[in-house]
Amino acid sequence: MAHRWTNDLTWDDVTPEAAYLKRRQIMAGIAGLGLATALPGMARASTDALEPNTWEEITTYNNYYEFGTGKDDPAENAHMLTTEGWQIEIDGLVDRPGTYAFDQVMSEMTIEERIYRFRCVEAWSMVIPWNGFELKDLLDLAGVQDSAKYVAFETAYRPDEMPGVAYPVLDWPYVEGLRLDEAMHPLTMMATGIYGRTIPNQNGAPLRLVVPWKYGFKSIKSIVRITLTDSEPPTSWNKSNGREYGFYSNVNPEVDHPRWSQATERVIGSGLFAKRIPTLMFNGYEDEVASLYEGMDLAKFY
Ligand SMILES: Nc1nc2c(c(=O)[nH]1)N[C@H]1C(S)=C(S)[C@@H](COP(=O)(O)O)O[C@H]1N2
Ligand SMILES: [Mo]
Repeated sequence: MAHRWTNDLTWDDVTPEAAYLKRRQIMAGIAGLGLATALPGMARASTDALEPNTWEEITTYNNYYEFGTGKDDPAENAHMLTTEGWQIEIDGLVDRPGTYAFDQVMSEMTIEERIYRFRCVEAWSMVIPWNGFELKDLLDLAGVQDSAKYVAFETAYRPDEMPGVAYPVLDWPYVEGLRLDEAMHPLTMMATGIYGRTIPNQNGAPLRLVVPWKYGFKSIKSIVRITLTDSEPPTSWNKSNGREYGFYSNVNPEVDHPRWSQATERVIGSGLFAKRIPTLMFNGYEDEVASLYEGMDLAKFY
């Protein structure tokens, strides 16, 4: 089988039989495969009347500062990003470090559709029908070593294609991080599509992180590097303002942002009289993820 590694491993060396078998399931198609089918234990939080936002809303109201800080800048400018031939460097504490071709990764992954609540730290929210695969499956390809405790992510840095990086609004490239157990959690996904279509550039093509129980800024876009580490990695928003943005960034209605309450959210697209709803602990995924933070003071580790 042809492969595009830049190291000397072959695809067969890194493909566990399970991944191969799962790949075959894609042939059955993703149509009709809802979260309830894919993740029986998680059906409750994610299927109680989640009305998805429209394609228009999801793809024209964005945060992607590499293309400008306005909500409509990404939709206007992100077409400049070239996603053909995309490669992801996976390095650090892994058995099979190397350059992974996005197309090859996609051919190995089980693509699922998952409708998740999406809550920005600015107190607005959407419901987005993502397509993608579990981050764990990608990390398993690379083989996470026992000493790894965190996962660091990095966005592409392309001054020629990203007009926003000319401005020092953040320390480029955009970086993010998760604790390893958060990264391995079955709710954590790499999104590659929305509404069954290829993910648009403004939403983070060709692949972006989605961690549904965390504020939106953890969902790093257009990922080019994933590094397994033994210490907590830096994150862009924490570096720019550590008092307002912590490493964990779990959605928590009880912990206010220093400049505004996090207790309610405005649902994008709910009409002229913008609907505000109470924000749920862990964005509604409390049953699934609260155990990850047992014994932690969430006001201190915000
Ligand atoms: N590389 C990069 N990733 C990013 C951002 C960014 O500016 N650059 N913004 C974050 C923030 S603050 C949010 S709310 C989400 C927005 O995702 P969406 O535009 O797909 O809704 O992307 C996150 N990922
Ligand atoms: Mo955000």
